[in-house]
Amino acid sequence: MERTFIMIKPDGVQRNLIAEIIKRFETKGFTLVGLKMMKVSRSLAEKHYEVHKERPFFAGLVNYIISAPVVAMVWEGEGVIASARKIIGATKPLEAEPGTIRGDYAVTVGRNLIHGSDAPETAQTEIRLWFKEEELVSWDPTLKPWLYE
Ligand code: D4T
Repeated sequence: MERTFIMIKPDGVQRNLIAEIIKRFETKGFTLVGLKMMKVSRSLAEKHYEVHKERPFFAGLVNYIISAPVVAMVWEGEGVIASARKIIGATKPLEAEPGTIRGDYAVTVGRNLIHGSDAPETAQTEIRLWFKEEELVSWDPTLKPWLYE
């Protein structure tokens, strides 16, 4: 089973969208295997967004991520990495389809509510960066036969 790293960013927390966002992954049929609320250190934010460190928006992005708590999660399921990206919607919320999280609740790229890993390699790296092995819970949902053939 695939796993992906999902983070509700500070605006999602401040705007009381935690439950709404979690609900979308839960009702889709994915399994929550890691969950924690945390204030992000500058060094963790910089590491997470390392690929963007030369971009003009990097400093603002890091300051935004450390400005209030986030909710860090790991979700599991078949095809969860690509599917979560679809549930989240396009990076620029005005380009995100209605029905996606960003399409329904966000307006600007600098306050786009949520992060989701974009590929298997980044998912693995990000899960390792944000969670200790013992913080992840492997469990067997009783609904599984009703979700998978
Ligand atoms: P994240 O990584 O937050 O899930 O966003 P995406 O995967 O959808 O998009 P990304 O990596 O291209 O951008 C990372 C992060 O930077 C912010 N950003 C991006 C920004 O503030 N201004 C910009 O012009 C871009 C491209 C938003 C998401």
